[in-house]
Amino acid sequence: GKVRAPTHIISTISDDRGDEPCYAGVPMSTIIQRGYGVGDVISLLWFKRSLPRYCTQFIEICVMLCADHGPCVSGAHNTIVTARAGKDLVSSLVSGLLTIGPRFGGAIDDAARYFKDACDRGLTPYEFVEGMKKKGIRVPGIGHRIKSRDNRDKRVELLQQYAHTHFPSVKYMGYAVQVEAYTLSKANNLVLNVDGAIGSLFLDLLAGSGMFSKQEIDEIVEIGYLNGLFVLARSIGLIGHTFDQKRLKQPLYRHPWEDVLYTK
Ligand code: Q5B
Repeated sequence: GKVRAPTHIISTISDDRGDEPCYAGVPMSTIIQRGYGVGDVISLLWFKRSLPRYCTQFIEICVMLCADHGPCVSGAHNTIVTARAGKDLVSSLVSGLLTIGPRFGGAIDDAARYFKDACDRGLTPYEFVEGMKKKGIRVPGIGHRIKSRDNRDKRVELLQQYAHTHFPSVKYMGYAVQVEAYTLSKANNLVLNVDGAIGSLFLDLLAGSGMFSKQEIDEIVEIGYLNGLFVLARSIGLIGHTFDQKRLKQPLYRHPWEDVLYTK
C-alpha cells in the first residue's frame, strides 16, 4: 500500500485544497448561498458545527455589543497611545489587545468556570461569594469601574432580554443574577458585568441548545473559548481607534505631569 510520511500538523477546522475552501466541511459557496453570517462562521471554525439561528445570532450580538466601549477603557487607551507614537495598524491593535485579561474583558472564561462550578454544586450565592473571598479571588464577571446598581450596563440588559426571549433555559444566568443580588448588598458597583453576562449565558447556550455533550461543554469551559468573543469583538473597536487617531493626525502622546503623584 501507500506509505504516508508522518505529518507535522493536524488540522480539523478548515481545508483549502479543493475547488473552494471549506469551514468544518461546509464549502464557501454554501456559506454564501445560505446567507450565513459571522455567527455561523464562528460556529463552524470554533465549535466545528452549525448551530441554530438563535445561537449564531446571540454570538453576533456579543460581538456587536463588545466591539467598543469608548476611548477611556484600557485597550482603547493603549491603542490610541500606540497609534499616536506613529506605529502601524497591527502594532496599535495588539498593544490594545494585550490589556485584555482578568480585570478587563478577559474574565468571561473564568466567569463561566466559577458560575458553572458553583451552580452545579448547588452553592448558595452567599457560600459562593464568601468562599471566593476566603480564597482571595474576586468573582469574575462581577464589578465595574463606572457601572453600578443605579447605572446599569445596557449591554447586560440587552443580552438578558435576548436570552429570555430565545433560550430554552437561562439557569446559569439566573444563578449569576442571584450572585449579583448578593454582591450588590455589599457594594453598589458589584454588578453583573458584560463578561459575567456573556459567561453565564454562554453556559446556557451550550447546555440548552442540545448541540453539545456534557463532555464537550466541560472541554470548552476548561480550554477557555469565550474570551475569544471579547478579543474578536474589541478588535473591531481598536482598529477603529487606530484609524481615528491617524485621520485626526494626533501627535505623540505624553501624559501630563500634573496627573502624576511624584512621591518617595
Ligand atoms: N471587589 C472590574 O474594580 C473591576 C470585586 C470585588 C469581589 C469582585 C473589579 C474586578 C472581576 C473581573 C471582571 C470585567 C476591576 C469587567 C470589562 C469590559 C468593559 C470595561 C470598561 C469594556 C473593577 C473595590 C472593592 C474591593 C474589592 C471589591 C471589586 N470587584 N469583590 N468580587 N468581582 N472584577 N472584569 O471598581 O474590601 O475595598 O478590598 O476585578 O469581571 O472589563 O468599560 O471599563 O467593555 O471595555 O476598580 O466594560 O470589579 O474596584 O478594585 O477598587 O475594588 O470591591 O475587593 O474591596 P474597581 P476596586 P475592598 S467588564
